[in-house]
Amino acid sequence: MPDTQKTLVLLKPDALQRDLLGDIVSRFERKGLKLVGMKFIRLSDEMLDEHYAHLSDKPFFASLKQFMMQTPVVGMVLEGYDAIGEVRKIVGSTNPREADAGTIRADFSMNVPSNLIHASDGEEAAAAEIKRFFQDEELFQYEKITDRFIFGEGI
Ligand code: IDP
Ligand code: MG
Repeated sequence: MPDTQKTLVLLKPDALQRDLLGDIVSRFERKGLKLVGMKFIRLSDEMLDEHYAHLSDKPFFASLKQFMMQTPVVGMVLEGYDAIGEVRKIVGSTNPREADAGTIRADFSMNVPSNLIHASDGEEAAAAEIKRFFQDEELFQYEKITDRFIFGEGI
């Protein structure tokens, strides 16, 4: 689809443990974001060193990595207009108690690191993170009969 963006989302181990996968995916579906990739991922220490490199000097870095490796995570690639910013808006602020009501983190979680979800925070991050977690052949382009109603004319 022209003029759309793709973004990477990870549903963290607390989302899996708390049976919130469906509720979270549903929020993105209702927005009209298109799921173009989805799978379980068993995160490794090396993957997390790369993914959370910006936090490597924080005191909580080691425990954050342990937290993320407790169970598989669900990786998703979502496509839509301004998808990167729109998904971050739906996800809410890092600290669930500072997140706006109505966001996933505010509505379903209470503390870090268990804030349920990761979402790319910009164009550069989205491109790097999609490449980090998905092979090209794991991403799918397909038409839905609702595309015209959700994305407007010209799709
Ligand atoms: P983001 O997930 O909203 O983009 P980042 O600053 O990139 O936030 O942090 C990545 C993840 O690290 C957070 O989602 C959260 O799970 C965890 N985290 C952030 N700050 C803390 C902290 O102070 N203590 C423990 N974990 C934290
Ligand atoms: Mg981040």
